[in-house]
Amino acid sequence: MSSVTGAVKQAFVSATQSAKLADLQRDIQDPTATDSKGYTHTTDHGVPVSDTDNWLKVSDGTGTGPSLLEDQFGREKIHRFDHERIPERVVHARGAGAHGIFKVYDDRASKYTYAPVLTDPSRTTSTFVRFSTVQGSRGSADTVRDVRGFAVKFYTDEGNWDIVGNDIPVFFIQDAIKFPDIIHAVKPEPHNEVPQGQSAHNNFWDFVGLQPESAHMVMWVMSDRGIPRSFRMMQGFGVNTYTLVNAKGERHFVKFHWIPELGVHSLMWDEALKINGQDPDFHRKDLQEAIENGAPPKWQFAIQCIPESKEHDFDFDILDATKLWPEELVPLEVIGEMELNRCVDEYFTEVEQVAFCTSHVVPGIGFSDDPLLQGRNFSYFDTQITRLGVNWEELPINRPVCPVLNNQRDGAMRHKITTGEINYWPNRKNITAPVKPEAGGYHEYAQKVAGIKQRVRGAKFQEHYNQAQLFYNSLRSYERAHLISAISFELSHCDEPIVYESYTKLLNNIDFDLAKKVAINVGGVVPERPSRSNHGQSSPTLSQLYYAPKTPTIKSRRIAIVLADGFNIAEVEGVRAALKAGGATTWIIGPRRGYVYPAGVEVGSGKGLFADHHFEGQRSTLFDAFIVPSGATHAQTLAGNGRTIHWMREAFGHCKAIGAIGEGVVFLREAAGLPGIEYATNPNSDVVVSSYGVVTVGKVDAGTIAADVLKIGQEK
Ligand code: HDE
Repeated sequence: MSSVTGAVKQAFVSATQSAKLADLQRDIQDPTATDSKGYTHTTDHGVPVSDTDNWLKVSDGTGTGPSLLEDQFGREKIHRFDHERIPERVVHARGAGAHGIFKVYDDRASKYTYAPVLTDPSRTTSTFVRFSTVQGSRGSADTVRDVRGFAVKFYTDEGNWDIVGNDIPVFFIQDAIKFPDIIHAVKPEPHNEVPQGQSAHNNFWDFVGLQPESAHMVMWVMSDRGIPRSFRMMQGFGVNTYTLVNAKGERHFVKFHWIPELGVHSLMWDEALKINGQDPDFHRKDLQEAIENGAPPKWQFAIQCIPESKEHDFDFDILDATKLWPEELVPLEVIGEMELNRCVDEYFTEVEQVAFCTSHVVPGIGFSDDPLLQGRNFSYFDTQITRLGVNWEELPINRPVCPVLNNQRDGAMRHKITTGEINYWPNRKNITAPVKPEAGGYHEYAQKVAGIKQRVRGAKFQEHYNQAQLFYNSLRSYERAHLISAISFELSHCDEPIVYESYTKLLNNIDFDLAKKVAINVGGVVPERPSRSNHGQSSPTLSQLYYAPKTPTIKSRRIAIVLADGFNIAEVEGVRAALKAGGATTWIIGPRRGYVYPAGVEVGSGKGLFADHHFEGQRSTLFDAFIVPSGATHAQTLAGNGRTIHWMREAFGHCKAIGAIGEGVVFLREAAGLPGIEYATNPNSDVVVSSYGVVTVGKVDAGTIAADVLKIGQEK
């Protein structure tokens, strides 16, 4: 038995890119492999089974008699099945996960922390990320309007570190003791369990109307941030204020940020609503598809730091989770990046059993007195015991890649066998000894605390509207229009006048125009004058457009090529190659799943292009952009089909890029009849006309049009 100090030393040599994956290999089972005796099907206690289809019965051979309780095989199968489910998470029940790696660029963060995971550029730390929605249950849809969870587990050599964050930088409440109230209010109502995956109901808006500290977060969730295009296109925020301590013992307050390589993009509300029905697993599948197609999602990792001495220099309290730290006051320092490069092998044992705790930090990282964080540190640990049992940290996905050794053993479902007679400290053999801070043991920062014990909130915690206004002021005009529609949609679903009237009154504290427009839409109280002046401040960093990649990219975007028999194959091949080179995936949508035949090839000859889906098999909402090639009979077929016409109109309505060539343009112009568009009308001209995202050309060298389509969705 090695001492803990020895074990910690050993940990330093175990770091490799695949530290966690190597660790998981110990438990990965391959069901295609037989054991040395050739057994392929056994009971849970390892006995080979010859018949798993018929319960042991009494029968005279002519009919079926009673089933026997003595059938241990039948009983085991049914009993195991009866106990397959564990409690779903009380919030964030629906999620998707992936494995990744994290690296820092250099040691610049060492001025703030001595944590090697944040300062040692030679390290590659394994990570596991779980994205989630908050309100809905495990089987709810992905594209609901909601906050998204962004929980990251770093398997560091000094133990696991979890940043359990969201895609929105602030939270609804300031003090953890209000968490059960906000969650009860937003979850389905207790009398009828309605609604699912929605905050559009009386209880939620009643609560937030009476709890104005939530106003800032409500603005974020009702903005386009509440309906992301993809998990891969969301920012992530640690939200709470943590602390970093450097080698000199100096402490900084810190906020953690994730910035997506692909920019921040959202769906449109109409799209989101439709996708909920058309493909409720849209985000889950998107994550998997991107990783499997070689477009691993990436985020930069950034920190905002405030020295301890400046804690009180701001007009908001830096420990109040309903406030962000404006980047103009506290700049972001980008120090590293994370890539998610591997899908899970099994959903339950990885995504369902992964368990995060805000209290899991490593040496060099600590907490602050943020009253929300303090409560979270208690809650997460507690909830894992209910969900997974006391030995949850031994589960494969949760166990650290460094050695774990202490004097706590036993408990339900203990996985390890720890040798020796010692399970206490101090002991005569000096084993399981605590590690001194100088040797790597976790060190609590010595913080002076004095005061009167009381239930109270700080003075600066009383102001609730300045940053809600800052956020609203910072949105582009179309982002504001979306936000107004979203709040109007939600309040329209509240049928108690006191609820929607109160909330429209509250909105007048944020912005007069916003309050007026929403009140008119939903039958609320239309204000005559602002109840509070607008400070007029704004920050470009709060509009999601700020995070658009410097060079527009189509990487990992889904592009549908819509065609029928008689299409121009040279164009399709050229466009496909160009789009593929840009990192997009292309999908052929035709009249049937099977071969679709280009002009000049006999229909039915088997020498066509294989369509991935037929027109009815998918919807335009599931793609980012569309190409319609030329071809006379092909265009006529599309023009005679209501579904293909709907595809184009709907895509145009969702501001998606559409490219068309030759007769494809005629189809768009005459059959789909997209309004207000300028088209290329000369079939012999190669001049590209670009109008409201519709890119048309009479004739083209294969591939040229693709360059224009590459501008997809920069603002989406
Ligand atoms: Fe959570 N939250 N939370 N939360 N939270 C949980 O822990 C809680 C809060 C967040 O993918 C639960 O394992 C309290 C803020 C994510 O497994 C539970 C308070 C933020 C996840 C819990 C908060 C979050 C959770 C339920 C107020 C953003 C999913 C299951 C003090 C920074 C993690 C679980 C995963 C999950 C409690 C507020 C994010 C009950 C008491 C703020 C991403 O412990």
